Amino acid sequence: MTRPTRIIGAPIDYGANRRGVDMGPSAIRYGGLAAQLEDAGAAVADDGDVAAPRAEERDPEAEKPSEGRAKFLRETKAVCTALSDRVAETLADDELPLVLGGDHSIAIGSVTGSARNADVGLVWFDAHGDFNTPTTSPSGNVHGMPLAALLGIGEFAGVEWANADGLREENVAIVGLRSVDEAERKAIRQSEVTAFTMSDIDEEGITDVVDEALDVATAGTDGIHVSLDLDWLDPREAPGVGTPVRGGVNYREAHSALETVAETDALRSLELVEVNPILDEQNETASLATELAASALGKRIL
Ligand code: 4U7
Ligand code: MN
Ligand code: MN
Ligand code: MN
Repeated sequence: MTRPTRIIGAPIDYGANRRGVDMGPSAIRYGGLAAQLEDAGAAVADDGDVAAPRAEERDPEAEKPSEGRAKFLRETKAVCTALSDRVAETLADDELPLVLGGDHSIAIGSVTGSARNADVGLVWFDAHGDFNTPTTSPSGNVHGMPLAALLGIGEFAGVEWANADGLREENVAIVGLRSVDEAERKAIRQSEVTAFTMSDIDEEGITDVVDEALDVATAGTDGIHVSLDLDWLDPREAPGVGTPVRGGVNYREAHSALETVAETDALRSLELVEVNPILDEQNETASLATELAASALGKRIL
């Protein structure tokens, strides 16, 4: 039996450079999420969205240099703190939190919540490293920083709201890298994080790579959080994302990866991020996200 699943939306785009991912939660729900999850055998409850100030209400001061090179960090903190509490409460009720983004900065909320009272592993499906800090970031966009924030790297050291208590670098695996900034490359290499590039997937195949990633994330932990940035897929499969990068995984590889996640029986929390309905074609990226969530929760053909 699949654990009862609670949907939590985090409709923000402060962390991204292009507007539109704040509509991700609506698009994913509209794309048939509840029906997909029921197909996977899960009882589903929708908790609605965490409160997020609309763009028009954002403080223009926040983008000024005084904020450093982490745009809207104050707003991101407010949303992530609320999200973190919701995720922790959901787990305390023995339900599986399914978080809908929103840009990838919301992972700071999901993962801190999931790792609050437990040792968790993390599998991060993404084209990007998301390992920048305010000083290394070429853009100042927080969606390029969540892994560094969670692991307390650089200026994020000791930033309590952003660091994940029960997460150790040794239990983090990034899968699908193909766009990594110079400073990120250094930081990832210096860390204990395990990173698989698209070339690793070319050479070993998706099954072996995901098996290895899951070994990393499950070793000595109570369960895993899976963070799925839809730009992990090739833009041909998933055009509706803010920062597409050619050369990603295809439809079958993506399903295979999440089916492998389901097989470990270690899934503790899940998130789907970076869906941008404005750039999407007929909501196909959003519906793909719903299908992949169903695979992660154990949907099977036979
Ligand atoms: B996503 C970038 F410079 N590295 O930091 C940055 F290339 O959550 C992109 O993975 C970040 O979509 C992409 O701005 C963040 C850039
Ligand atoms: Mn990302
Ligand atoms: Mn990405
Ligand atoms: Mn390495």
